[in-house]
Amino acid sequence: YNGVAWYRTTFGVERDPAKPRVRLLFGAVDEACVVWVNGAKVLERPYPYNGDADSWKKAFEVDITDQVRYDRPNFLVVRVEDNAGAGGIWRPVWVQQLATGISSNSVLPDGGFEEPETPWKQHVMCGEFAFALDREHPHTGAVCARLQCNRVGTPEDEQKQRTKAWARWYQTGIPVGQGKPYRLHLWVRTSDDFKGTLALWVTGDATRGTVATNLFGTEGLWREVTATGIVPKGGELSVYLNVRDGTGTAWFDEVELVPEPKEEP
Ligand SMILES: [Ca+2]
Ligand SMILES: [Ca+2]
Repeated sequence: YNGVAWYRTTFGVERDPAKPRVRLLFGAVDEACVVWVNGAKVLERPYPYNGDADSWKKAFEVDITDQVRYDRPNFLVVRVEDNAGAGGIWRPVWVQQLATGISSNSVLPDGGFEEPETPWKQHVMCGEFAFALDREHPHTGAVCARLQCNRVGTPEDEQKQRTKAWARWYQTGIPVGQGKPYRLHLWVRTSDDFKGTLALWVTGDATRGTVATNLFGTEGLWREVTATGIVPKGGELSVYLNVRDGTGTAWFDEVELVPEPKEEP
């Protein structure tokens, strides 16, 4: 189909005080689209999007917190324009409700990368990387952290480090209560051409030493990662947001290290 198609539907959202932010996720729209929620235009996505000729098959998301209503149905309208081959909304569309910002009991300083003098440090083990504080694509607030691998390292590097690319944002010496359980929670996103591994580590656990969560990529969408039951051996923990094994870009935001609630006896 070539030309313009209009899609219209309604959806309900139940108010959740713990998750006041609402967004729409589109699995893929072929090709250009404009999205309205309750009459307000929330997105214009031309084709090719940002020069990407493959954007017709890529996922994307849009925040609709300011447009959504809880007391009655929400009206969603999508205008799709297609100029070659098949076209239209061809993958599912979801409504997602999210918590906002960083929990007030997080012990990690500047988990949102918002502070001018951020305590986050940068380190490259091997490969060519670019670090940046990204103001264009924050998950919340005005800034998130970006780490881009442009080139993998040499075979010698690989032998030494047991990976061909490795760099990280990190913080060490975060004061915590010894023997009390903590939980790491953060949002991560990778570019769709990401070929590496996201390795999210908390070191200093009494039994496991390092608690690691690995991801191979998020296909361009923000994803939530949680690691639970981290029990500090001493009075400190360290957090490492590693990009390893390959090229591509990763973004991090809203990194929290929070005491886990005590289990009821
Ligand atoms: Ca098409
Ligand atoms: Ca932020």
